Amino acid sequence: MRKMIKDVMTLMLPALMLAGCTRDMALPKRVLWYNQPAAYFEESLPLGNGCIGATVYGGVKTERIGLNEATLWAGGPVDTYMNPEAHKHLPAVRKAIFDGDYKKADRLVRKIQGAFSESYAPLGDLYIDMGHDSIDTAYRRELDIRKAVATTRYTVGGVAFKREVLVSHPDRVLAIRLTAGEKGALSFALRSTSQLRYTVSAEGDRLIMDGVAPVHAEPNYRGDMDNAIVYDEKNGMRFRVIVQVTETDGTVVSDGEAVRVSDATEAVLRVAIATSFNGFDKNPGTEGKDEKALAEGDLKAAGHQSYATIKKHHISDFRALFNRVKLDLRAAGGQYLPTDVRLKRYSKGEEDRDLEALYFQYGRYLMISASRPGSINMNLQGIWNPHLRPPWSSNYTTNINAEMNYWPAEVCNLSECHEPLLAFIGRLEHTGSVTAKTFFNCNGWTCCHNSDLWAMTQPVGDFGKGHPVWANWCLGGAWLATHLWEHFDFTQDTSYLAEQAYPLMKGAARFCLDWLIEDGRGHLVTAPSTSPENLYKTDKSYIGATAMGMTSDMAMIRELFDMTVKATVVLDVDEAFRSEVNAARERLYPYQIGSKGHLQEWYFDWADQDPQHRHVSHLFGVYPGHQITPETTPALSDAVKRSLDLRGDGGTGWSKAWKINLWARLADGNRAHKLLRSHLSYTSPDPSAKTRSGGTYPNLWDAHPPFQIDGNFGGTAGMAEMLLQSRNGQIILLPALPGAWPNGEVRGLRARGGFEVDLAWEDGRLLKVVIQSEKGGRCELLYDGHRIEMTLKPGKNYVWNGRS
Ligand code: FUC
Repeated sequence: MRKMIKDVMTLMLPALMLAGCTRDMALPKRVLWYNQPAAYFEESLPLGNGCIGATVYGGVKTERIGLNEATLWAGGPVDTYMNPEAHKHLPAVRKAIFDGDYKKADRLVRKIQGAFSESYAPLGDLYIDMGHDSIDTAYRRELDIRKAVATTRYTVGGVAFKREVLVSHPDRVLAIRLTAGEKGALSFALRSTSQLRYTVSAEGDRLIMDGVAPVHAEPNYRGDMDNAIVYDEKNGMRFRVIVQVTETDGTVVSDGEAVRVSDATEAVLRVAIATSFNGFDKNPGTEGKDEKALAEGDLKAAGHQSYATIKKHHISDFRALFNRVKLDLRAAGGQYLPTDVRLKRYSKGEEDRDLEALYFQYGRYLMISASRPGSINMNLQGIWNPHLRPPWSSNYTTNINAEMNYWPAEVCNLSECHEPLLAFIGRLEHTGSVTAKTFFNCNGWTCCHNSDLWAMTQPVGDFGKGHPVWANWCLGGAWLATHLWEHFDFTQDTSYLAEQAYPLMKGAARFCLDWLIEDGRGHLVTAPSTSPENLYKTDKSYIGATAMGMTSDMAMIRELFDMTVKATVVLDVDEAFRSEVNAARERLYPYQIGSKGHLQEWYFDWADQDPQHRHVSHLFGVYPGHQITPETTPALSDAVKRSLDLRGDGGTGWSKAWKINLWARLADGNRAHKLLRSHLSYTSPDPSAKTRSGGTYPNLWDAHPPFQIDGNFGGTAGMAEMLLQSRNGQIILLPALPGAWPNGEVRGLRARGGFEVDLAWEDGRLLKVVIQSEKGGRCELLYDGHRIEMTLKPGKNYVWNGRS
């Protein structure tokens, strides 16, 4: 077998200048397209600029465009002192745990709960009544994810109609251009509605919708109940939408609730949307921003430019992010089929590598559309939500979902799109330090199972009504804080580390130090502790949630401690704190291999109530953590494989996505690919189809089911992880290349240490690597058992041709 590098060697590669080598990319066409309008939300085509979200249905008689704004949430600032005495119940809970009375612990721990999170609100819908009843045969709607433009085309009576929709980040508006292929053939009426409290007025060329979100919306899983939606117009979040008709040769009239355009050949609609959100700690009613002035300002600013200019700015802004990464799996043909048809064929076992590449890039597309610096971090549905009581409140669920949303950010070269999550962590520290004190009697800060726009951090459950298996988990702060280090590790931005990341990491680590207690056998553990959202079965057959030292708690704390120590070394600060963290890290309850050869999820070798549970939090140390690898900890790595086999390959969308990442880290590309195939199995958007396991909707959104966007991001991250991994100065090339991808090329992936990597492979073997680093630095390239050490000069490309 030909080896890429004959011996383990250390060499300084010559500084080859290959100007433009990684930048001039002919990107393959990346389009989602359909032969019919969307009948369901999960068939609509999403657009966004980080703030405004739009879902385009492409209707013929009526076009529907779902509208969202990322800051439009129910509720207001959280009362952080809602349960100030909660921590007083800890000693009794701990005693029950150490006495082995887990039933009592499960009961008592409910006293350490607070209120549920608030919900992300649906803003409304913009309707364009076209009045077209029957179309000629040709119909096509598409989303070009390289340009972030959705287009609908059809003909009626021989006249071609076209609508283009985009949401511009630089110009802060949603813009729609409607055209007819015959002069004066375009007539339509504009109207809008909302499920929230709203009024609509139409004046001249403008349609204006004003409204207010509820001050409280109960989580949907609580079912029908009194006061599930509560309005208080003085204190709720206000919003304003202005739709203005411009650039038209038609006649524009308004009649109170609708604006009508007639006898036009073209028309442009500009839509500005603003809310009164003024920060997580300001009442959006009494202390809110002037949403009317904000919307007017955005419209005015965009009004100085033609649609053509807005579109040009939009595409170049979008491309600057999207074009950084290219993935070509060397397969064509599939793109000549509509996306829903392709997905169905693929689900039946057909090969479609180009669909897989499209799916990979779609995750990047969704992130650029929903998460920009300065915007709010993406929720369970990104920024796209049509429900008044959305699934799980469309909130932040920190035991996997909120984090998974950002897994591809760094490796897929969208580092700045990570910023909203990193900024959110800064807000969590404010509320989380009160939560740490009042619920856990600890210093530092933490965030429990859920959060929301208001940066709530307390355990949920409505003061005792929540099951501890989810409500009482309190390691969200530790997990989230690992993102701060990851951002540094990829960017090597030391001023960010010093000013923003490290203080927050230190606070999260402080909480963990204070939260750990002795287990009576010489180790430090968490107690009470749960393993997200699985139940154990003790040797006395008690099925419960609460105990001590769950593997996931230990893994998250270990990871945060490792990163915090590294940060103190990089910054050369806090020696005493470093020693304290190191000392605690050494005493953490270690991983245990259970009787089935698996990695124990529980402190004891207990059984799982649901052996195929969707959560795999005990495997955190493999991914997203860096504690277990096949090379450095082979026995643990084998135990993880056993655990994954016992768990099975089923699960929700995000669960399958997580397993793709885990198998990639375990260097099993074929198993990762098997999961990718299952992750990409067609899921009907029709709720009566009652699909239970995870998959992908016709618009390529992840199906939990229902729609939950985390699986998209987890899937994209997993594909990147199959091609490139990095840790501790090592860059691992094609670590989990599946047999299904024999030939291909990926450009622009990022590696920890500030590197950017292009790879090409042929017949399953590495062909060429191009690596560059803005700042320069040392790294080791690993490929198929071989190692190459190199020192890069800033800004230079280094090339190794695998054939030479
Ligand atoms: C956790 C998961 C569920 C769902 C919800 C939003 O509770 O266990 O599957 O993803 O978050």
